[in-house]
Amino acid sequence: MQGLTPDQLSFFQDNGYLIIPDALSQDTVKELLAHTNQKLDDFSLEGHPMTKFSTGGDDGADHVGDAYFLESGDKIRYFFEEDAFDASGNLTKPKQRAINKIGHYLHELSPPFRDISLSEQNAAIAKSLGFEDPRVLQSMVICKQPEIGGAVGPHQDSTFLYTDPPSAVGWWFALEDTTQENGCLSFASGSHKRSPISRRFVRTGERGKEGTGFIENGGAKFPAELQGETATSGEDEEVYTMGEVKAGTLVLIHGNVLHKSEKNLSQKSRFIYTFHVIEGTQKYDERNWLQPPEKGFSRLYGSS
Ligand SMILES: O=C(O)CCC(=O)C(=O)O
Repeated sequence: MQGLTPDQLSFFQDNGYLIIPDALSQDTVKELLAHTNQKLDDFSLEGHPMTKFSTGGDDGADHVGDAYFLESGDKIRYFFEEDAFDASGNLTKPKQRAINKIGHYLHELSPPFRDISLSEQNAAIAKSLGFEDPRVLQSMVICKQPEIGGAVGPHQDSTFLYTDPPSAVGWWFALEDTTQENGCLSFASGSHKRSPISRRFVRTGERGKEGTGFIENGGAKFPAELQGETATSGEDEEVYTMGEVKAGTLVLIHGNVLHKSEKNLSQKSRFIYTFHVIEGTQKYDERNWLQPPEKGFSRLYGSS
């Protein structure tokens, strides 16, 4: 299997992201969308805690963190758009059009998503990126629904999936065309070299009263290959490059690069599938919101 070309690798190293068109065939995209829509039809509202996916605004104070969320690392669960409810808490959209994301174990429990996650192709890409023991975690379909699709503010993925030193890389597949109108990704190009992981998103509280919050990061702030880099700009000064892509495109996202997506107020959904990879040889923090399933995080080498 072919990994990244030298030009692709050098673009990723310089910019902190890489766009790879046609990584999935249009037939595969169709199958993944049909599978996702079936899941949205099938899940039940009965007994559902109606957990909304919230990033908690600018300071993250109200980031989602209930048991339904915290225990989703080895399950397939459904999180609602914040704007899918009226003032009395009733859904204003059919359930299929109200879900913000489905997560976080599709890469093991859903056969079509497993096929495009634990694949030889992805193992070859991980090898090009220098991973020794790449482990897959936190897979999700993000729906970004028409009219109410929530924004995702500027963030770095290693804040959420912290290893010491940081090692996360996101694999992000467009299942529909993404545009400025429906909330495509945008990137602060090169920010992985100037933006330290200064905060971490962790579990807080005791069992039964669990929550999540941000703490200061006392560990390494840049990955091994970028040790010695220092912060040279504030988050607020970054300029973002739009990443409009076609369905079937794979985008690789460095764990230190600042990226975001805006609200979707258009009439078109923006379904994507994403998972993350961390270096299994490095210490995965025991306070991270997502903890390993009993059998450990899924190996990419030797998995298929
Ligand atoms: O798809 C999006 O809008 C945001 C995804 C993202 O930022 C991530 O998975 O890290």
